Amino acid sequence: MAGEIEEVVSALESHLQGRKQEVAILVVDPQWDFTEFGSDILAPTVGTLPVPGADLRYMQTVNELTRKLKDCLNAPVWVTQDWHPIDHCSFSAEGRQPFVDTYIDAQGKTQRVWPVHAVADTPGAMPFLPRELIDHVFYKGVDPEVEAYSSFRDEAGRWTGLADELRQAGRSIIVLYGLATDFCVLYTALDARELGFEVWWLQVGSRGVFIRDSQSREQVEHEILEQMRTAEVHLL
Ligand code: VGL
Ligand code: ZN
Repeated sequence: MAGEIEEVVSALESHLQGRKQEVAILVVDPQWDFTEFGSDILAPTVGTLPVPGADLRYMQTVNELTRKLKDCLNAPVWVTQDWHPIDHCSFSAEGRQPFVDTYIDAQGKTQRVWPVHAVADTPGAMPFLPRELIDHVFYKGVDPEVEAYSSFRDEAGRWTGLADELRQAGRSIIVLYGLATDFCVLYTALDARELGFEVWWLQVGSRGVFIRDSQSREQVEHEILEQMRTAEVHLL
């Protein structure tokens, strides 16, 4: 794992040589509820919406990766946090089994439902990334009536303001990873490309749900990769 992190960081460093001052590191939803470890160190449990493979080793990888990237690229770290009100429209008893495809009608729109997760100001919504590595926090999913996978635009199509924040900081290159690859990371990557950002997606720092009723894990993974490639997201 350590070797892999070093390889990725040095590859990225050489690709971005001379343009480091344009880089922002964007870690998507590194939150306890999305881990298989849980928020209570004394009585470990899984998070309420555990992404497969987001275990303690993964968390350590994200932390180490972020520390090394920050050192090598001298770039600021933005962390997004899913930050839902307790009555968020994506929460449903039917969504209690997170990996069963369940959809409901919300505001005349069919959307996927999930178990209660990342409720604002609860331990499960806190980032597992050490505080000293985080330069900016960006909350999303705060509107009870609207789902928000992408960090740039909610499912109602409204821009969140993150693009402006990055541009004002002079950052046009995004180094992206986090949870979950096939939801918040993917939607964030695609919107970032649409907005004209250069995007480098780091697989080593990401884990995905990749589970659908109707498709195999391999099929879902393949489709996500195709979408990333089509959008000209750089994969490392
Ligand atoms: C996410 C499902 C629901 C994610 C957030 O961070 O990918 N997935 N809310
Ligand atoms: Zn959510």
